[in-house]
Amino acid sequence: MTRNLLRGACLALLLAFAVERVCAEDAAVIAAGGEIAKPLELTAADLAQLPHTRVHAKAHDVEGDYDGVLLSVLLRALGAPNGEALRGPNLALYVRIRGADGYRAVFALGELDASIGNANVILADRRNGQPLDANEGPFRIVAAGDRRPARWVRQVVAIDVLKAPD
Ligand SMILES: Nc1nc2c(c(=O)[nH]1)N[C@H]1C(S)=C(S)[C@@H](COP(=O)(O)O)O[C@H]1N2
Ligand SMILES: [Mo]
Repeated sequence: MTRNLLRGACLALLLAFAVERVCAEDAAVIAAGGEIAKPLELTAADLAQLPHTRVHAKAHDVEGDYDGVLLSVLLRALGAPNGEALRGPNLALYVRIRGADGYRAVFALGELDASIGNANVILADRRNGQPLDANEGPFRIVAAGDRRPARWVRQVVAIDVLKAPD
C-alpha cells in the first residue's frame, strides 16, 4: 500500500517535471520585428517546425556539429525579401540579433541570401545533438564562416529586420 502510494507520488513528480521542461521550452520566445509584415513572437515550437541545417563549427576551444535554422530560411519565413526581390533599396536591409544581455550583432540580408552571399549562419538550438544550456541558449547564432566567433550571439531574444539609413 505505502509502496503504491510512493510509486504514485514518484510518477506524479516525474510527470510534473516533464511538463515543466516542455513548458520551459515552449516559453522560450524570440521577438521578431522591424521591416516584416507584422511583429511576432517565435516560440521554440515555431522554430522546431522550420527546416534545420547542420554545420560543423569551432569557437575558441569548443568544436562540434550545430543544428539550427539558416538565417536566410528564417528571414524568408518572416516574409523578408529574398532571391530576386533582394535588389535595389532592399540591399540596404540587415538583420540585428540581440542577446539577453543586450549584446547585438548584425548581418546584411545580401550577405545571408542563398542567391547572393549564401553565408552559413544559423540560429542554433543544439550542439552534438544536445540542447544548448541556459548560458548559451536555448538559441545561439553560429556563423560558421566567421574567423572570430564575435557574432555568435548567445541567448538570442530578438531578431529585427532593419534598413540602413540614407
Ligand atoms: N549575448 C552575448 N553573446 C556573445 C557575446 C556577449 O558578450 N554576449 N560575446 C561574443 C564574443 S566577443 C565571443 S568571442 C563569443 C564567445 O563565445 P563563448 O563564450 O561560447 O566562447 O560569444 C559572442 N557572443
Ligand atoms: Mo570575442
